[in-house]
Amino acid sequence: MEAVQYKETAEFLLQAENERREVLKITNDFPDMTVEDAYKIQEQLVDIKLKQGHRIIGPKMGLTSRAKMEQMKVEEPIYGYIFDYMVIPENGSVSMSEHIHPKVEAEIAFILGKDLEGPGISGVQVLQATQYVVPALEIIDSRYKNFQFTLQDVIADNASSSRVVFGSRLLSPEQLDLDLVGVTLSINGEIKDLGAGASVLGHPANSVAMLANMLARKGEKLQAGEIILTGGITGAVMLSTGDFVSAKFDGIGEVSFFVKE
Ligand code: 0L1
Ligand code: MG
Repeated sequence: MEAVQYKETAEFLLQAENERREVLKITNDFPDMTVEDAYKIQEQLVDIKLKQGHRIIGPKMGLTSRAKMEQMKVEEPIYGYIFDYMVIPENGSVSMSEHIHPKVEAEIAFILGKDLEGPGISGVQVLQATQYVVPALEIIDSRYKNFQFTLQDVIADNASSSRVVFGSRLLSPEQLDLDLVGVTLSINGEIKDLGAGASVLGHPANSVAMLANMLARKGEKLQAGEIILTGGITGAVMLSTGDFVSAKFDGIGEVSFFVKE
């Protein structure tokens, strides 16, 4: 791909997001797109959002479960960025009309107390640098028709990021075995999926370590104060207007939100 096409493609995806309109995957037009090209498009998309006045609250990891990686035939997860306007208050409402075909997944977020710079960062180093962990519900909303995409498409589309709800309890990771934390995800009181922290790369701290090491390839680091989504513990469940969504995290707390028109 040529450099000029990165920005044009980012604008195309942003327009789809702003107009809540699903589009065909961009690799149809750029079949030779590499993962590096895809992150260049994502960089342009992030840059446009920053220029619009939005602020990054932290990066997120996606495709962190073995099942999703096998489905996409990839060896490595992907990352994207969460912006301030995406944060919905705990027990607040997510608007269906602001989305195309949203899904929700339960995750654990890390808040760093110290910067972390790869390469070579381990899960133990992540836990030492983490001030708090907090339960979260991530709302993903791929801009692609029927969530049909390749790895390159989803990277360029900021890893389907759309909204996030954080729980109100901040806990020190020292008190917890995050790999053993059991999670249920319910809609209207019915459990739709469940899992344990270990489904995120064996331990959610490993996801943050991998992210630090991936960012190091482009000379970037994780910074103190960032809130990092580590990846879905449960599968992603489709949302509908009127849903009450709630996730319970054993020993960490509960997070919930409503879906309004
Ligand atoms: O947060 C995530 O794991 C989303 C990654 C993108 C895959 C999807 O949209 O299903
Ligand atoms: Mg996610």
